[in-house]
Amino acid sequence: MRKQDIISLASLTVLCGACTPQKTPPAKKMNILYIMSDDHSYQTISAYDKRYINTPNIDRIANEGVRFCNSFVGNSISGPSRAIMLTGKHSHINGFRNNSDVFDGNQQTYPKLLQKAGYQTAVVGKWHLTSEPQGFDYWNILIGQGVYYNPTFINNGVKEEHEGYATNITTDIALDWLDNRDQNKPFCLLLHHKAPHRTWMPDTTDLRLYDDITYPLPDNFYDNYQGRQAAAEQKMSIREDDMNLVYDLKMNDEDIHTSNPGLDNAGRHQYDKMNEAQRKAWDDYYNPIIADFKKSNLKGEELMNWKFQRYMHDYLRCIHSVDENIGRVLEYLEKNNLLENTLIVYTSDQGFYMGEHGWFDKRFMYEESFRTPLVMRLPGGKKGDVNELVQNIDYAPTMLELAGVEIPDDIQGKSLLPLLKGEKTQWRDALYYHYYEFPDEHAVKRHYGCRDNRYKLIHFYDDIDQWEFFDLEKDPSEMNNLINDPSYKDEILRMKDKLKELQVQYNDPIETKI
Ligand code: SGN
Ligand code: CA
Repeated sequence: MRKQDIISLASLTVLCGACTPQKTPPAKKMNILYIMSDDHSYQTISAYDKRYINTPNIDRIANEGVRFCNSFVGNSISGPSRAIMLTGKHSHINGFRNNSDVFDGNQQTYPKLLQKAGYQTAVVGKWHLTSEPQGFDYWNILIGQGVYYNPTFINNGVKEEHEGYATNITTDIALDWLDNRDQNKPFCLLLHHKAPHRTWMPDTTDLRLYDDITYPLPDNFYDNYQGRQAAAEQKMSIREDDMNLVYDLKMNDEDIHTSNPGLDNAGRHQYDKMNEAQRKAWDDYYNPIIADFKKSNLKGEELMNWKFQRYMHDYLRCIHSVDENIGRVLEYLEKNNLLENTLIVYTSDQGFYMGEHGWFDKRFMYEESFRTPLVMRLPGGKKGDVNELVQNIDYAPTMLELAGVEIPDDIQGKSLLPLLKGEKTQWRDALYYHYYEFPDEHAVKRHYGCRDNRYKLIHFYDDIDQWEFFDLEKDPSEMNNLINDPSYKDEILRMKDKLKELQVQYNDPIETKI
């Protein structure tokens, strides 16, 4: 058992340094506000990367707290990532490997343990674990992936229709809950946005944002996947029909449908859900783009570049709305004097490709999707960058330690609290990853692997048997698979040993396949 100290406000604020022990107020538990978006790439948060968008509110959390520069997930896809976050355990242990699984809600989760310790717990927005949430005093969740316009929520078991844009509504519900909570108890609120998940539908108020900006294509947009079979065989390419003109890029037009027979307009249900005013705003914006697109008859690289620009515009508009709504939440906390006793977290369920390797989507253990943004603001805690290798298995133990709850032995992650407080601590030197969703949408092969501060080893298995090895210092974009390069022989052997060691440590019984 790792006995944890109770982290009280008193121990974290400078003010109390002057207090005599008798005058120290009774320990008051820190509140937790965990905000998570769906598919938000670190490339599109200005605290991480200034090339694409300004996100002042997410940046504020980073600037007044900590920016994790090496933050990763254990399985880069929504449901599995959420299950890892709740349990502090890798997918093979918590049992939720693929989006089609059903989460065993009877198992131990950190909200359950916080609830037992006297916290009020709530989850609002995307849930995506199929079984009903357990361990929450209040839950008000989207159905499955949810929709952007006029979404239906399930409020503690009861369906409720809402009019408006999902990111605003999710925030409204969360603020409403905060406002009506029991003020005598600490809270743990999980605020989960649907945005910016495919099909990247912006709020009507944001449709014209960034219209005059042309985004540079990533250097490896035209990657030929040489030496990387699994990368060559995926179906998540902007360059191919995987990114669909009608469905993804909103070119909803008879002629375009007819000339692209493979493209059905499955996104139509989201359009059909709009009210008259929303649809008018939508048509007013997209119809002229459709007309221009038809006139210009783009082909080859011109067409690929056009698709990339359309994708970026819609995706970034969704991010703008997420950031504005985080601003609303921060303003609420400030007005209600909650900034000084609340841990604020912003993260995503995984990273995302913004055209790197020619892709959208996630799933691969390559950097853009293995990483996830993570910023945390702990009152009285460290300000600045944390460079340790952290992973979403670490969130549950962090929340437990912060709340003064014992971290159960079976949790696989490590509490980030010492890092948040700027304390010196023994840390891990490598991360483990395992992705399972094949065969499925986007055709990303099953794989597992490990990464340390410099190298990455991946094994794609199941219907193929391919190893990849990258020197991230020399090749940060992971274009050169060095698995057969004799000059890396020793490093490859060392990383294979590391991988075995992690598979034993995390009890992932796959070593027979190595
Ligand atoms: C949907 C998307 C996919 C996406 C998965 C998983 N297709 O199926 O593009 O990879 O979700 O995303 S869509 O046509 O329904 O938009 S996840 O973030 O929920 O795991
Ligand atoms: Ca996701």
